[in-house]
This record gives sequence, C-alpha cells and structure tokens, in this order.
Amino acid sequence: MSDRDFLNWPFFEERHRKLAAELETWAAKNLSSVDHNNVDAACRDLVVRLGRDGWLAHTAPDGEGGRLDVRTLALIRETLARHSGLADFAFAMQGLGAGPISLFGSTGQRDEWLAKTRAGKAIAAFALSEPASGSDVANVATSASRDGNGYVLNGEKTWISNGGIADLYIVFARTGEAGARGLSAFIVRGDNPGLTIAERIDVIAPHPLARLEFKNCRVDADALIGKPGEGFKIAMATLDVFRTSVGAAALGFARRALDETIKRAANRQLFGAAMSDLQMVQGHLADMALDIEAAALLVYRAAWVKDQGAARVTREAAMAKLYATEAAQRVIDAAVQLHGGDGVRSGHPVETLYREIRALRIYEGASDVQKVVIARSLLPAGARA
Ligand code: COS
Repeated sequence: MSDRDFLNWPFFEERHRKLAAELETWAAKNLSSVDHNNVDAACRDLVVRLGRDGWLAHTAPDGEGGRLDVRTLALIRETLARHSGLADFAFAMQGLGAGPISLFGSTGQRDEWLAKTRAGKAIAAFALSEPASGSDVANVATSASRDGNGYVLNGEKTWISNGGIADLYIVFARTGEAGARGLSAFIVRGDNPGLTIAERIDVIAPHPLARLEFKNCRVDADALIGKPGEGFKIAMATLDVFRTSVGAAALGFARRALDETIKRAANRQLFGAAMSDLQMVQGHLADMALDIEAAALLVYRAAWVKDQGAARVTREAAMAKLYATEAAQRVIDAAVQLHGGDGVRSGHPVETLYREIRALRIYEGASDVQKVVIARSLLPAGARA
C-alpha cells in the first residue's frame, strides 16, 4: 500500500482523508479486473459504476454556485490511476467534458446535462484540438456561423477522448475574428446528424479516441456556453483545473510503480542477498521517492490554491502538470529497469504504466507548452512573445 502520510499535509481536511480511504476500499473491490481488450465497453461500464457509486458527483458540483473541489478531483484521480489507468481516464474525461458546463454553463445547461454526467448516464467529451491547432489553441479553424436561431458548425477535431462513445461534446469553434477572442464553446449532442466519427485512433495505452467531422452541424442558440468570443477563456479556465488533475494521475501511476519496485526489491535475491540490500538499488528507490514527494507537493499546492478561491491558477497548474508528469516518467522508467525482463513483459503492471504515462506529457498542454505558460507568468506583460 502506498505512502498515505501526505494526507496529513495542511492542504487536506478531514473530509479528504475520509474520501481517500473510502475510494481506496472501492477501488480495491471494483478495479481488479478491468477488461482492456474492449475499451469502449470497459469505459461505458466504468462510467456507469463510477456514477452509480457517487464518485462522478465530484466532477460537477450540484446546484448553482457549486464549486469544484480540486483537491477531491486530484485525490480521486491519483487513487484511480494507482489501480487502473482506464478508470482514471473514464473519471477524468467525464470531468473535463462536463467542466465548461459546470464552470460557465447556464442554469438550463446545468440542469439538462450535469445530473446525467454526475450519475454516469451521459458520457462527456472535450473537443478542442484540431489537426493544425493542438498546442496553438487560438488557431482553431472549425467555424460556427450564425443561422437563424442557431449556429452551423463546420470543421474537424482530432485526438478527442471519448470520441465515438460520448453523448455530448463541448466543441470550440470560431464565431468571430482571428485569434483567441474569436472562439466560442458549444454543446453538441453525440447523435447530431452533422457530427460523424471520421476515424478511431489507436494509441499505445488504448482508450476511446477519435477524429470528428462537423458538416453543416446545426445547434440551437442555447447550445452556446457563455457568450460568443468567450471560448478561449472557457477552454483555458477548464484546463487550469484539469491540468492539476493530470499531475495527480501521473502521481498515482508513479506511486504504483514505486510500490511494485519496493515489492520486487524486497523479495528478489541477487548476488546472495535481497536486491534491496544493493546500494545502487537503494539510490534508485530514493530518487523515485523524492520525485514522487516533490510532485505531490506541487499537485496539491495547485489544487489547494484553487480551492481557496484564486481566480487564476495558471502557473501553479502548469508547474504541477509539468513536474508531476515528467517525474512520473522518470520513476516508471526506473521501475522498468529494476524489474529487468519483467518490466517489458506485456501485461506486467510496470509495462502497462510505461505505456500509460507517456501521453500525459502531451495531452492537455504538452510539457513544452507548460514551460511557455510558466515563463510568461514570470515576465512583465510587455516582454512576452
Ligand atoms: N484563464 C483565463 N483566461 C486566460 C487563460 C486562463 N488560464 N489563459 C489565457 N487567458 C486569456 C488571456 O488573459 C487573454 O485575454 P485578453 O485577450 O483579454 O488579454 C486571452 O485569453 C488570450 O491569451 P494568450 O494571449 O495567452 O493566448 P495564446 O494564444 O498566446 O495562448 C497558450 C498560448 C500556449 C498558453 C495556449 O494556446 C495553450 O495553453 N495551449 C495548449 C493547449 C492545450 O492544452 N491543448 C491540448 C488540448 S486539450 S487535450
């Protein structure tokens, strides 16, 4: 069982410790046999179970003025990731997809969708990236033109998680001028006839992922979230919350890798003694533990700052995501090394972690983008590129 001492850090309250303990019990009971061979069915099933047992309620707070508790989101992601990458994925994407509605949606939008996403009765997706605008969000080309009492969307989105199984997509499209100020956010139903799943994309750690096409995809005016032109800010503010949680998932993967490695080092005999007696091995274990503690401090600091009511946590979230994902990659690489051949055996927990961690350094803002965000926060406004 992983180190739990961090739960006594001042970032947490008693309710967080209680939730972490309850989720640990739930995860041990429910996540030992997730079927990774059919990811669509596995994700649908996970969303149903996470909804039924109340965990998805934390992705979209109840009622007007309800606030996301980022520490809770992070604790849930860390715990789920330690048990099952796919369970973490199912939870996180429900949060990212519902995020723009819970942070910026009208009462009507919240009433229509959030009860369903909280209960696991509707699957959500966040459709921002395009073939020519992954890191450069302000360059989104998908258009949304005013048409009578609604909008018509045309364009393409790619790398969309839950693409193909989602009931609602938050789609960012251009309603105005070039650049960040011309974007708006819309809710598009999965069964809208103007939306097609153009391609399913296979990746090294499989999960539902697709390229979407919008051809004369009509939505009513009340599908617009916030006001026209607020899309970029809605996307960035949602990412400010969920980037911290990506760091938390990386932390969960890293803790699992360290747990597996400690078990192996204690049990395996090498050169006539326990592997853990070798100082070179101890050096690796110490480096892994240090990376994990530093990542945890940055992740829960960012979550705590947001929960204290900070309007922007862009820098804290960027630091948490950047450090935790890069650190987890180092920790997991060391775990593979210390497992020898078993570390690359298909289906071994550290082999799975090795495939799962890689995408976290890319999605929701690649590591290099996080560096740009951090550097900009240090420079005076006039000196920024
Ligand atoms: N919260 C609220 N508002 C924000 C914001 C945030 N986190 N970040 C930027 N804004 C606002 C800015 O204040 C600015 O407002 P004004 O025009 O009123 O001054 C506006 O949005 C434009 O900001 P900026 O000039 O920084 O935009 P850029 O195009 O230069 O942004 C980065 C560049 C790299 C920061 C942005 O494109 C980014 O984060 N890219 C990565 C995207 C990503 O995560 N992709 C993965 C897709 S989701 S899996």
